[in-house]
Formats: sequence, C-alpha cells, structure tokens
Amino acid sequence: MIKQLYIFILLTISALGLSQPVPNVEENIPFLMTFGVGAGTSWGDDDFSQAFFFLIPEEYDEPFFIRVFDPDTGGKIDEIAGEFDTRSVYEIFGGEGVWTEEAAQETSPVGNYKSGTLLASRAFAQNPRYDNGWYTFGPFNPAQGEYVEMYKGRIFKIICEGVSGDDGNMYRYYLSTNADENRPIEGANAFAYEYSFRMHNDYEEVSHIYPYVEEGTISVKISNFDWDYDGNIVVISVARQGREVRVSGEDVWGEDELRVQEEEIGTSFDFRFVKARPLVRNNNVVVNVRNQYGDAMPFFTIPIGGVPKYRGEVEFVPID
Ligand SMILES: [Ca+2]
Ligand SMILES: [Ca+2]
Ligand SMILES: [Ca+2]
Repeated sequence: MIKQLYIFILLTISALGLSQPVPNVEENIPFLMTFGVGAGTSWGDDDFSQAFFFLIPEEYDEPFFIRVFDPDTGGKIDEIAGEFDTRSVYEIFGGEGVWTEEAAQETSPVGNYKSGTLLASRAFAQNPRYDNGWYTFGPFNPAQGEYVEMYKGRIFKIICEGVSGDDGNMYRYYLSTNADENRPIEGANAFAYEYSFRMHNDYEEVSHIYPYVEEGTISVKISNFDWDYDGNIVVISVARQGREVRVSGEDVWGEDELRVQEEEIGTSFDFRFVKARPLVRNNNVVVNVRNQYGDAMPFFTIPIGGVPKYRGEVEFVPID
C-alpha cells in the first residue's frame, strides 16, 4: 500500500515535472560548485567531488543526453584563485550497482562510490569553446541505466571532480532528449545526497533544497559546511512554519537535529537558504541530511509531492 502510494506520488510529479535543469527552477540555486583538489576547504567545498543521479522513467525508451553548462573552469562564471589552472573531470555511469551500491548513496567520495559501468568521461580545463556554453554527453540508451523498482525507472550517475588546481568550477546540468538544445524528458527527475553549490550574490534571492522524508523517518540531522554565517537556514514543511537551523561559520560544519512529525512522512522538506544583509558575496556551501540511522537522504530537484506548503493550525470549532 505504501509503495503504491509512493508510486502514485511519483506519477503525480511526473505529470508536473516537465523541466529538467539541475539545479531546478524551484531550487533557485545559481550553480553547482566543485573546487580543484588544491583549494583549501575554506573556499566552501569539503571534498572536491559532486555526484548526481538522473532518474529516467521506465516508459521512456528513446536516446537521451546529459548536457553540462560551463563545464570548464575559466572565463566569467567560475571562481578564480590566482590564475585558472583547474581540471575538472565529469564521469557518467550506468549499469548494475550505479545507485544500489552503498558507497554511491553516501556524501563523501570514499570506497566504491564510482560504482556501475563507466559510459562516458571528459576532462575540462580552461576552455573558451565551452565557457558560458553547453557540452553534451551522449546519446545514452535508457537500458544502460540500473533499473530500480521503487522508482519505476532507470538510474544514471554523473560525478564531477576537481582533479587538479585550486579554482572553483561552477556548472549546471540538463537532462535532454536533444543533443543541441534543452528538451526535458517527461517524468524524469534528478537527485543527490549532498549538494555543493554557490549562493546568489543578491540578498533578495532565496535558494531551496527539498529532501524527501521516507516512511520510517523519525529524526533528521541537517549538516551545512562553510555557511560563513550568511543569514538563516529555515525548514518549512506541511507541519512546520519555519524552524531555524544551526548554521556554520568559515570552514566548519554546523549541525542540527529535527524530530520528524507524522504529517511530514511521504512529503518533502523545504530548506530555505535566506541570505544575510549586508551582502555576503561569492558564498559556496555544502549541505546534507541524514535520518536517525545515519543514512543520507536524497534531495530531488523536482520535489516529491510538490513544494511543501505549511498546512496551518487546525481550527476546532466546538459543537454545541
Ligand atoms: Ca588557480
Ligand atoms: Ca565552470
Ligand atoms: Ca562558504
């Protein structure tokens, strides 16, 4: 019954989920951020590696592409340290174990996190050809992914790592049916167990991530790295109007724990990243969430169950 309900929810989203940029529009995150291994962690990236999963619905059987915006490190968009000398490698995996391998569902690049079959890879340094533009991986065949019954679809993984240099690589993804332009796959989604991203340089802009609360979740531990005291991180849910979470300073982790309420099961949290005034510029931050067993929880770019809205206090009207 629970599984059926879950699938129903996924299908409901499928009907709505027509856009597939990563990060997605609702997240309002300008860029993913991965630094070269030579950078100090005080720049805001704890491990120089970012893994993302793409979920292709089982009904979709055409070729698809994974497009990367600004894959290089150089030019206007990226974060320079001295001179641009960073190489980033993107690797795309499919096949058995790409997601089911335990290390793949962790938040650090440790053990067999590059599980599955390597389908494509490419390194980028400073490259004006791809600066402020797209590079396309593929075509891929959906059958190359790992089939996961619970998600009624096939999973692929892309890992971006800064293998040398000390600059920050900012980039985005798009899961597309087309090699030359961004055309979404209906019903597809993307998720990660840790987000390493760049905040806006505008305090009016609020970024979001949407961790999904599975059945059996009792409490969640929210960890954020190198927040630089840039305003507040606030949790909204169907049962929460806005609970502030302990935030981190420079080059350290901040942690906080929330008890999950019954109504929150089977919905997504809305973690809001609200910037400080005066403006904190070029802030990079890393976030992950774990349940009471210590398992990392997925953030879906298209929030499961939609963007959660606080349902408000229930009013009891006495009956005379
Ligand atoms: Ca450099
Ligand atoms: Ca870049
Ligand atoms: Ca930071």
